[in-house]
Amino acid sequence: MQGPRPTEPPDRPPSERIVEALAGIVGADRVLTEATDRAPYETDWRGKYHGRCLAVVQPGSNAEVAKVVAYCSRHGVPIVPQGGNTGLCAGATPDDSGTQIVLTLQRLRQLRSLDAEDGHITCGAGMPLAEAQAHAEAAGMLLPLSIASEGTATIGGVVSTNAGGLNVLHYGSARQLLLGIEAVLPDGSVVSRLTPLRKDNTGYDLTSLLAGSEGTLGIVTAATLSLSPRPVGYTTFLAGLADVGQARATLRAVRTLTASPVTSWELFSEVSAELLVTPPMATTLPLEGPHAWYLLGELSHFGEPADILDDLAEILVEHDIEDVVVATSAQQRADLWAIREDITEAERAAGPTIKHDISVAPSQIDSFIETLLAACRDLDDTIRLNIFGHVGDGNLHINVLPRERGQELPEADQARVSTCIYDLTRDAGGSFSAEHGIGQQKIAQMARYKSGAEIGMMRRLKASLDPTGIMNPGKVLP
Ligand code: 2HG
Ligand code: ZN
Repeated sequence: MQGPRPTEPPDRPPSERIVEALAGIVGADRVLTEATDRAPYETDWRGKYHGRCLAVVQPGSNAEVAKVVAYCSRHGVPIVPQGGNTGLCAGATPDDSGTQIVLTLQRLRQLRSLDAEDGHITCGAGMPLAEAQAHAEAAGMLLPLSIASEGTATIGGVVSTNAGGLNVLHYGSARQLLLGIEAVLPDGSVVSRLTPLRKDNTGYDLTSLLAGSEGTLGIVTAATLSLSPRPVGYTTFLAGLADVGQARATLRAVRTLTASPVTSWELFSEVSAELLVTPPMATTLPLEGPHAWYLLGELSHFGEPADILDDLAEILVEHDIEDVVVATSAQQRADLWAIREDITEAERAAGPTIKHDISVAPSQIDSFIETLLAACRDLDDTIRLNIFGHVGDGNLHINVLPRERGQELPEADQARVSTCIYDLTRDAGGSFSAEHGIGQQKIAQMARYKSGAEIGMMRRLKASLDPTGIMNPGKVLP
């Protein structure tokens, strides 16, 4: 597990000199040093991690990012890159030393190019994902990456964290959609390969390496993402289930029903439903009864919209699924999606929780959940599990809440459940972080569940690209 140690950073100038030098690069009004100006950048979206940085630096171009990084590299100033600050593992939150700078990419939000014929879009790192989706839509195309936080999450952030989301089942995660990248490396040099090529087999895959590296190997300043044809229609439904096995079995059957791909297969539990219907969300679920589980499924149609409703209903009934609502308008489709996308907000409103973001082979999902619930049964009096997620691709969010709103989560129970979830995931050959990354939150799990050989290789890569360890220290690597 040993890898090379970072070399000694150069002598660091006093803080005022650093601030002055950074102001000389980006302009004095783009270096925020007042506590109130820094505050939004120093806390993660969940409000769980709090840091204190020396300054927030807001470069306006790739060239300014490169100059800031070159300066920090020469003078040993650690950098925490930040996009929309919507990450769930605190990968963009500084530590509390007051020595790090937060470098926000938010001003790099230009559309650099869009080609509907070859199917690609190139955007600055700071462009919100929803804005990139809107550009694709205006050109008659689809940027298929879709996450609940897309209004705020940025292109640089989703690429750096290899975000997943609601359509991974068919389109893949950010890394699979990424064709080219522009990044500033820890020495201030710029790697610019904003290529739209779908085939480029010329040695190490640097684009994929930077994706998901969470700013520890460099700062993504722009990205070229693959666009898909826009569906001409969707079949979207919400159904109540008695058990998770029904979600698995129906996915298999529905996939053979039509050439239209199943693009989403999302599950949520009665606990998610309870959070959703409780104020402040106060959502109304458009089904008759309460159910143990809920399934939101979607097929995307590309040719003539196939009339599959009767066949779909037959499959669901064959699997004892009778309480179903199918969207009959774009508005109803949006309403069904809002239910699924509001779960995280509903959970946040209920108070602090412990999040887990695991994946196993989709065929093992139901046995995994059954084993987990049995293993935690004796904690039923103190905790409840908000289980939901992307059941079609095997990714579940298993979030631990106190049994009653406002109660403290007993620490010992918390720790026991987390270990239980992660150990069962490992035993099932799964991953302890499916789509949210590592950040600073999952460092302990990296040490426990990732192989020594893999950590060793990651450390050697890190040391060769960032020998003084200035790029997002304390993140990803144990
Ligand atoms: C989702 O699937 C996100 O909605 C957030 O990945 C998951 O809040 C969570 O734990
Ligand atoms: Zn998710």
